[in-house]
Amino acid sequence: MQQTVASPAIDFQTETYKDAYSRINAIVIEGEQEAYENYIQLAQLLPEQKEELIRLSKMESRHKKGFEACGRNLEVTPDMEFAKEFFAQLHQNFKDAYGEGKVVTCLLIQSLIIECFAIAAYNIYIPCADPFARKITEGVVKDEYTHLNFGEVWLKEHFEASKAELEEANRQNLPIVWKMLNQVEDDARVLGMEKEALVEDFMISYGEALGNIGFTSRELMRLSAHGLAA
Ligand code: Y39
Ligand code: FE
Ligand code: FE
Ligand code: FE
Repeated sequence: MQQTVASPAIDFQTETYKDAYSRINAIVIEGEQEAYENYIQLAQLLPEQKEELIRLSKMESRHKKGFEACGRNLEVTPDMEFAKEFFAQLHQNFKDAYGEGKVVTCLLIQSLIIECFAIAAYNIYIPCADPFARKITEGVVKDEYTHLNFGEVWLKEHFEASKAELEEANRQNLPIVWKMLNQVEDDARVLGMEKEALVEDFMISYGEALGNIGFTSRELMRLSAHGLAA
């Protein structure tokens, strides 16, 4: 949002840049892999939307391939162990919800929280990315809006019945996002991405999504505050 001015030239070949990239690139690759799995599981929970969800899962696996190519292009080896650890809590919460058949929680985690996180990160990354990664990321971020929209539409249609579970899932999972952001703040800055900008873009997308599915602005404030409190 706020990075409309081209950033000063970044040297994509320094050890500092490549070291930070080995973690951020891994996070994105792992995130896309988990998103792929999550949409396949959502397809099991929502048989009526199965075809569409399988289509979304395939988009996620294409994204993963794209970002793997970005790492190879910079001759960076992604630190996948770091990335698995990074996603572990959200991943576990998704798995637990899936095990209990809690489709609303699964949708909140993947289609709202993770998609909004991706949208914020990719939009902030694009202006400061190397030319190869920029092209790839521009294509990917368009798809992420489609994924967010899927969650919004379903949750809007089932709003009254989902409200309580959404509140609970928000309270459990939003604080995890802030922890994740704190963990990558330094690496993100090396790539030209400021944490403040990431938080702002995330909250704009997430708040808009919650508004679209039916929460009032007063409720939005409360949901956002719950995230911060825990
Ligand atoms: O739906 C998706 O494709 C999301 C899985 C991808 C996750 C992206 C996570 C981005 C976090 C990057 C943090 C960099 C500051
Ligand atoms: Fe897994
Ligand atoms: Fe994706
Ligand atoms: Fe996605």
